[in-house]
Amino acid sequence: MLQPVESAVPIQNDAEDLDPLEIREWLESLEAVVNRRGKKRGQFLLKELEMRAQQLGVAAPGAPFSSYRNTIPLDEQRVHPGNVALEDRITAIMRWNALAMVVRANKAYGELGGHIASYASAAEIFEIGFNHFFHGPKSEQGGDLVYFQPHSAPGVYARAFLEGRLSEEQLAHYRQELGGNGLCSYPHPWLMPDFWQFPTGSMGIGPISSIYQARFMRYLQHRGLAQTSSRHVWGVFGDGEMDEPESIAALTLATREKLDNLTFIINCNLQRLDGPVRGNGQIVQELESLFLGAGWNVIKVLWGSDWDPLFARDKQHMLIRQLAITVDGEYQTLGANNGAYNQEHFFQISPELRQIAAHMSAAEIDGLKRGGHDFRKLYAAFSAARDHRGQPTVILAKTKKGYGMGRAGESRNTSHQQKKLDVDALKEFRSRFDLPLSDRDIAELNFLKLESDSPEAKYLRERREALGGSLPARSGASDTLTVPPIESYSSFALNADGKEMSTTMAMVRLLTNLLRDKALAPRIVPIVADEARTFGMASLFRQIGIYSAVGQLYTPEDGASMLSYKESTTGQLLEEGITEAGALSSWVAAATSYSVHGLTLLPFYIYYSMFGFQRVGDLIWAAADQRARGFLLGATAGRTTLGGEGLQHQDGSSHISAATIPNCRAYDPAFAGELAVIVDHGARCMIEKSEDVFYYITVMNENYSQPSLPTGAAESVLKGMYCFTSTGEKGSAGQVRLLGSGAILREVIAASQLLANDWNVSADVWSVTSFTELARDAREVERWNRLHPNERRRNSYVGECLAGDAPVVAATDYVCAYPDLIASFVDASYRSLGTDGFGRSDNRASLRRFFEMDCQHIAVAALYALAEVGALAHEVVSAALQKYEINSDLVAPWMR
Ligand SMILES: Cc1ncc(C[n+]2csc(CCOP(=O)(O)OP(=O)(O)O)c2C)c(N)n1
Ligand SMILES: [Mg+2]
Repeated sequence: MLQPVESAVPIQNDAEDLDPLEIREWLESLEAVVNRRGKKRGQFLLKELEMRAQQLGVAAPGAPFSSYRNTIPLDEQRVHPGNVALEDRITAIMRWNALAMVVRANKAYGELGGHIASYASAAEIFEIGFNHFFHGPKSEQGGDLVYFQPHSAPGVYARAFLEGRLSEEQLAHYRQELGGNGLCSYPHPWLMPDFWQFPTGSMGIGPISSIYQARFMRYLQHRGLAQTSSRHVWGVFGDGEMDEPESIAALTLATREKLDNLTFIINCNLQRLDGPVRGNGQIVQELESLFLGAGWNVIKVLWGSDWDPLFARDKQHMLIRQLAITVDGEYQTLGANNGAYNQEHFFQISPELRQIAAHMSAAEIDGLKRGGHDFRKLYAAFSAARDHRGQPTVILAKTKKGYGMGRAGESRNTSHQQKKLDVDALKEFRSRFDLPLSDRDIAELNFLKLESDSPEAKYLRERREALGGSLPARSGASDTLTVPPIESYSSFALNADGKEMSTTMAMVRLLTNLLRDKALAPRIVPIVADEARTFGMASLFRQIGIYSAVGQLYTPEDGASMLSYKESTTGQLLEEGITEAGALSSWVAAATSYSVHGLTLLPFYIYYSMFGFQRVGDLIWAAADQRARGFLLGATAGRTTLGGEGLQHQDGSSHISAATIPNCRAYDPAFAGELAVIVDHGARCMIEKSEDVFYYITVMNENYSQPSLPTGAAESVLKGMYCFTSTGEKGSAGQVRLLGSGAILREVIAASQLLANDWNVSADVWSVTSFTELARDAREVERWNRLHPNERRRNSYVGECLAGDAPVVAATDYVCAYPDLIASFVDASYRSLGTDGFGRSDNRASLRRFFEMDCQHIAVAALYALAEVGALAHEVVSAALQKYEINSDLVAPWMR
C-alpha cells in the first residue's frame, strides 16, 4: 500500500527536518537566481556552494541519481518534426501484426512460444528509431548499427512486412523455419543472413557487443582503415537484461573511450520474465546511478507529455516527491489497474496530490502515458543522445510491459509468457488502438496491410528513404585479401629440422612474419587479454603498437627497451586487459568487419585456453551465429602441458565445446609445421575464399624439438591425421596403431619405442591434428551410406587411415570424450587415454603419470588392447605394470 510523503521532507532525503521555513528560503533564493539569471548561473552557484561546503567540512555526498522525472525539461525539449498522429497509426498496426504473428503460431502449434508483451512495451521506442534516427545501409554517412532486443523480433518483422520486405507467408511462418519460408525466433544472422546483423538472443551479449563494436569503429577510424565517424551504434535492451554481468561489464570502457557514437535505450518496463525487476526498489534510479557512476550521459524519459501540466501545478514538489518514493512493485500495480484505481490509490492519497489532479477524470488519469510511450518525449531524448559529444548516452525509457494488452497482460506478472489472447482480449486491443479490423479479421488473426498510396505507407517509405533504406539489413559482401605464399612466412616451422620451440612460440613467429607482409599486415588484428607476455608476444608492443584512442600521455617506464609498452592512436594490437568477454567481443567486431564495414580483416585472439570456451563460450556461440571469420588461439593449452598452474587453469575440455560449433574448425597440432599448414589454410578459407568459418587452434607452452613437416603431409594435416612414424619390426609379437594429439603425441612416440624395445610390439604412430575434423567427415560419410543403402559404400578418411584390425590406442591432453569422437567410426578395437578429472599443480611428467596417459601408461594400454584381442597373454600386461612401476590400486584420477 502506497504511503503519502510528508510535506516537509526534501526530495531524496529521509532525514527529519526541524526547520522547513529555512529550507524554503534556501530553495526560493535558488529559484530566484535561476529565474533571473538562468540555469548556468544556478549550476555555478551550486558548484561554489559545494566547494565552500567542502572547506567547511560539511559536504555530504549527493544522491547518485536525479529526481524521478524526465531529464530533459519541457523548455529544452526539441520538437518532434514528424507526424505524430500517423506514427501512432502505423505503430498500432505493427503492434497488431506482431501480436497476431505470435498468437497465430501458438494457435497452430501450441509449442512454438514467442513474446507479445515485450514489443508491446517497446513499440514506440523502436518506431522513433526507425522513423527518425536509425540510418540504413544506403545512407550517405554510412548505416547505423542497431542491436535489437531479441524477443521484440516480432515487432521488427511486423515493420519489415509493412515496408514490403517480408511476405505475409513469412509472417505466417514465424518460428516455423523448417518449411522453407519461416522467420527465426530471435535475431540470428546464421539463419537470416540478409536480414539480421547481430545475434542478441542470449541476454547480455547485445550490450557488451555493441560497446566493443562502437569502440572498434574508432579503432578502424584511427588506423585509417575505414570511415566510421558518422555511423552510430544503437542498442535497445531490457531492464531485466541489465542484471547480466556482460550487460554492464564494459560501461566504463565506453566512457574511457568517449564513445559518443553509442546510445543505449533501456526499456524500463519494470518487469522481466517472472515478475518485477526491482519490486522493492526503482530500477530506473538504480540504472541511473550505475550509468552516471560509469560516466555516461543519462537521459530519463519517465513521463509522457500529458504529465507536463501536472508537474507545472506541482509547486510544492509533492508529486515529484511521491513519485520518488513509489517503488516499482507499486508502479506495476498502478499500471495493471485502471484510472479509477490510480485516482484512488495515487492521486488521492494526500491533499496536495488530490489538488494537483483535481481537474482530471478517472478516464483522463487512465490515459496518462509513461514517457517511453510518448513519441515527443522519445524524439527529444534520441535527438539529444545523438548530438551529445564526449560521452556515450543511455536513455532510460519508462514503459509498461504488455502496453495495450489490457487485462490479458498489461503490467501483469504473467505478461512475458502471454502467448494466447482470447477473442474478447483481441477486441479490447482493437478498440484500444482503434484498429481497422473486422470481427472476422480478429477471429482469423489476419495481418493488416497498408495500401501503397495510403498516407501511412507513404510516410513509412519516405522516412526510410530519407534515412538510407531499410533496417535491419546484413551484407555478406566485402573485399578479399591475399595470403602470402606459405613458405614466405613459415619455412622456419615447415623445415624446423629438430629446432626446439613451443607451438606458442611458433604461432607468435607466424603472426610476426605475417605482420611483415605489406598488403596483409594492416588487416591483421591481434588481440590479447593481458597475457601477451605469457605468450612471448611482448615484442609486438613496440613492433605494431598498442591501440589507444588518446595515444600515450605518459613516458613509459620501459621506453628505451625493445619491448617497450608503446601505446598509440594508430596502434594495431588490441590489449583489452583482463576481460575475456571484452576481448572476445572485440574479436567478433573484427571477425565480422567484412560484413559490418565491408572490410575484410584477419583477427587473432590469443588467450589462456581454459578461459575461452569455458568462460565465454556463449559469446563464441554468438560469434558463430554472426558468421565470424578469424582465429581463436587457445594458448597454454592442455591439462598436463600447462605444468604448475593447477585445477582452474589447466584446460581439458575446450576441444569438446569447439566440436559442438558447426562452423568452428578446431585443431590440436603437435608440431610447428602442422600449425603453419593449418593457419595458412584457415587464412585462405576465411579471407581469400570468404568462407563463413572460424578456426580454433590450441597452442602449448612446452618447448620441444620440432621435426620438419613430412613431405606431402599437408593435406592430411588438414583432414585431421597423418602417419608420423612406424616403430618396431613387422611380424613382431603384435601390432598396434597409436594416435596422439597435441603435446601428447610425444608421449605416444615414446610409448611406441617402449613397445618396440621392451615388448617386441610394432606400432604405427599417427599425429592427429583434429579429432573433430575426422569425426565430422566420418559422420558425414556414415550418414550418406545410411541414406543410400543400395549404392557403393563410401569410406571416411579415418576409416581409410585406420583400416585393418590392429588395435588402436589414442591419447590426448583433453578428456577422453575428445579422442572418443571417432571411436564409433573405427572398426578395430579402440581405446582412449585422456585427462578426465581435476587438474593439479605439478610438473608435466608427474601430471601425465597422475592422469595415466604418460608413455608407460600408453604402452600398457597398447599391450592390454593386444591381450584383449588374443594377440598376447595378459601376463605381459602385468609384467609391464610392474616394469613401469604403475600402482594398480590407486583411485582413478577423475575420482580424486
Ligand atoms: C542469458 C539468457 N538468460 C535467460 C534468457 C530468457 N529470457 C528471455 S527474455 C527474458 C526476460 C527479459 O526481461 P527484460 O530484459 O526486462 O526484457 P522485457 O521483455 O521486459 O522488455 C528472459 C529471462 C535469455 N534469453 N538469455
Ligand atoms: Mg523488462
